[in-house]
Amino acid sequence: MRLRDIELRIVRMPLRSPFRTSFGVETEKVALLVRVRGDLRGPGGDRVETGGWGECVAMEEPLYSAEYVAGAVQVTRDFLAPRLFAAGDAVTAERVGPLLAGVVGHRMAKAAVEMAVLDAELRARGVPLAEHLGAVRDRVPSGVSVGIQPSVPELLDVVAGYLDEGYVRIKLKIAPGWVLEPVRAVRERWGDDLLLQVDANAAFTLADAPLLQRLDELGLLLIEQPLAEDDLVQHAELARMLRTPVCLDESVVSARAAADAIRLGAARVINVKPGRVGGYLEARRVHDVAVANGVAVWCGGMLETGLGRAANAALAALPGFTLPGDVSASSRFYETDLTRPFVLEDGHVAVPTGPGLGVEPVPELLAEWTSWRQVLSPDGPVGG
Ligand code: SMG
Ligand code: MG
Repeated sequence: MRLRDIELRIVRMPLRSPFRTSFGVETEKVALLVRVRGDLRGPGGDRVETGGWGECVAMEEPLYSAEYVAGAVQVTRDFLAPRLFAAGDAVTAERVGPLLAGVVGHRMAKAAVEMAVLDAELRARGVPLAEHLGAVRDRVPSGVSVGIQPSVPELLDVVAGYLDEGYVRIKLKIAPGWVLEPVRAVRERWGDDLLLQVDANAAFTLADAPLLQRLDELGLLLIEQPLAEDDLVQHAELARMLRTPVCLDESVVSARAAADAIRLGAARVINVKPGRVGGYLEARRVHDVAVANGVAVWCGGMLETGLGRAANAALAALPGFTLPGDVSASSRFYETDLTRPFVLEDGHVAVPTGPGLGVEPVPELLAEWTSWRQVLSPDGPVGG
């Protein structure tokens, strides 16, 4: 397709409750949205207008990863958009990655642009994203990520609420000082059948191995990203010391990194987040590498609006996603979602069936929550 313009928007959405992890507290969702418009040649040779949406999962501050919203805006405007405009007619979702490969890193920004182009193409062709990616399910089991709570009794109340709603798997955020007591309390209250896992967001070092070994007796599905992002070798060493399978999140920034981690024995499970690996197409390659090596994958979450949530549900419907993902209902984070809400039905979220993402922002909500907007064109920024 040929891109006519790329609209960048920052939206700010209220969260229902603060979300505390080992690296900080989120009280508001701030997301960069990307809207592309352009045209492509239709089956009859005529030009067909199309448009698509992307969502960048970078957070407002560089705490989960090096990327952050303002940086994603800048790199998109100054380095990604000009490369796509310069490609003229030759822009396809498959080519976005190669066209942007000269820009080092900034995977979350690249992923958002690719997602928008992919959505635009699939809408023009009438193909749902799930079908395009190779999905084999029409709904996906839904897990929920539970933030660090002020006390164990409060944690038990929060978990009870999610289980009442029907979530099929609980993930507890852990951090130094919030490990054994909360996890043991949840295990004791709900017994061995509860699918339970923990996520440290890189908060520990190998010196904490004796503490983490004590989790072995709690029958966890996995421990997610215990050590630093760039610490594959030490993850492998830790994995040898634990019975609990080690799952990597932050460390897996590409299919190549996934292959390295598997080869080293640093990951028995992989959390696949499209933004973290540079897009849904690379996410599918991570899935393929994992499946080829007998490694389980599940779909992670970045508190996405309904746009990213729709795409994650599509990805999570691929055959190798054998563990419930952090693809929860919109109501996990939002009183009102930007799109039609994703709801929990019997512990599952339905995979959208419409063309492309199958959802779009509600115009009034988009207008209300947009705090900044800029349209980029082949001639440069328009307004601001
Ligand atoms: O979208 O359900 C969600 C959030 C899941 O815990 C979640 N994400 O490390 O996996 C992770 C975190 C990253 C975001 S924390 C603010
Ligand atoms: Mg994680």
